[in-house]
Amino acid sequence: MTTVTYNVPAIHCGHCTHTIEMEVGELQGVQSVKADEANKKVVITFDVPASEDQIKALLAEINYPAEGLISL
Ligand SMILES: [Cu+2]
Repeated sequence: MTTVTYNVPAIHCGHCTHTIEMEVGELQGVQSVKADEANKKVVITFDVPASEDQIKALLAEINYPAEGLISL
C-alpha cells in the first residue's frame, strides 16, 4: 500500500474535491482519496493494480493536474 500527496492547484471549491474523489476513487486499486479544498492537496492511498502514473494521468484527464508530489 502506498500513500501519495499531490499539489493540485486547480482545486477551487467543494465541487472540485468531490469530482476528484469520485473519479480517482473509481480506479481499481485505489483505497482512499481525500481532496483538501483549503490546501489544494489530494491524498491518495492505493495498491496494485493502480499506479502513480495512472493516477496522475487520470487527474490530468479530468483537468486537475497534479503539480508536484509532496510525499510518498
Ligand atoms: Cu471547483
